[in-house]
Amino acid sequence: MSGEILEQLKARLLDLDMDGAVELAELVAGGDVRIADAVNAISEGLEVVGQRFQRGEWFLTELVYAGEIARETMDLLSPLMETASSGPLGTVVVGTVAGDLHDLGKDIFINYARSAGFKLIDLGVDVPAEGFVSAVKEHHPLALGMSCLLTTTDSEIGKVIEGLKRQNVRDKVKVIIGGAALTEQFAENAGADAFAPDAVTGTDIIRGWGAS
Ligand code: B1M
Repeated sequence: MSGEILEQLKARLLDLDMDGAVELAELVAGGDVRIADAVNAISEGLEVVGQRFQRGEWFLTELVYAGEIARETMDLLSPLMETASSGPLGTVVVGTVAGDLHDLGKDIFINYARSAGFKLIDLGVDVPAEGFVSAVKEHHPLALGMSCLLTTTDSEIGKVIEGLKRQNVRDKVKVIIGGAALTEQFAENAGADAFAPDAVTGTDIIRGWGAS
C-alpha cells in the first residue's frame, strides 16, 4: 500500500499534476508512510525530470513547474522527517554557491539537520564566496555546508575554501559539500572535509564532528 502511494506520488510529479501531488503528500503527512521514503520518491521523480530535460524531451517550463511541485510537496514533508534528536549540537551555516539557484536539496538537509538538534543558519541561494566566509567569521559554526548542482558553478567551492584560508578561519570550521554536481573525489580535490550524498549522511557526518 505504502509502495503504491510512493509510486503515485512520483507519477503525479511526472504528470506535472500539482493538485494530485499535493493531495498525496498530505495523505503521506497524515498517514503511515515513512516521510523519508516519500521525500526520496520525489527526488527520484526529479531525477527523471532532469533526464527528460537533458534529452530535450522537456523544456525549461516543465523543469520549472516540476521544481514548483517538488517545492510544495517537500515543504509539506521534509520538516516531518524524523531523526534521533539529542538537544543543541552546535551551529551549521548552509547555502547554495554563487550562480546556482537550486535549493530543494539544501532545504531538505536544513530541515533534517535542524530536527537532529543543530542550529541552522540558512544563507539562501546564489551566495558569493565572501558571504560564506563572513558568515563563518560571524557565527563561528561547527560546520559550513555548501550545496552545488551545476558543473558551471562547482569552482565556487574552491573559492570559498581559499577565502576561509585567507581569513585564517579554515582550521576553525569543518567544510561539507553536497549536490548533484559534486562527488567524494571532488570534495577531496577541493580541500573540503566531507561530501554528503544525501541529507541523512550529511547530518551523521556533522554529528560525528560535534562528538569529537
Ligand atoms: Co536545474 N539542473 N537548472 N533546475 N535541475 C539540474 C541540476 C540538471 C542536472 C538537469 C539536467 O540537465 N539533467 C542540470 C545541471 C547540469 C550540469 O550542471 N551538469 C540543470 C540545469 C542545466 C539548470 C539550468 C541551467 C536550466 C536552464 O536555465 N537552462 C537552470 C540553472 C538556474 C541556476 O541555478 N542558475 C536550472 C533551473 C532549475 C529550476 C529552477 C527550474 C529547478 C530548481 C528548483 C529549486 O531548487 N527550487 C531545477 C531542478 C528542479 C533541477 C533537477 C531536475 C532537480 C534538482 C533537485 O532539486 N533534486 C536537476 C536534475 C538532477 O538533479 N538530477 C536539475 C532533488 C534534490 C533533493 O536533490 O539537490 O541533489 P539534491 O539534494 C540532495 C543531495 O544532493 C544532498 O541532500 C539532498 C537530499 O538528499 N545535498 C546536500 C544537496 N545539497 C546539500 C548540501 C549539504 C548536504 C547535503 O550541505 C551540507
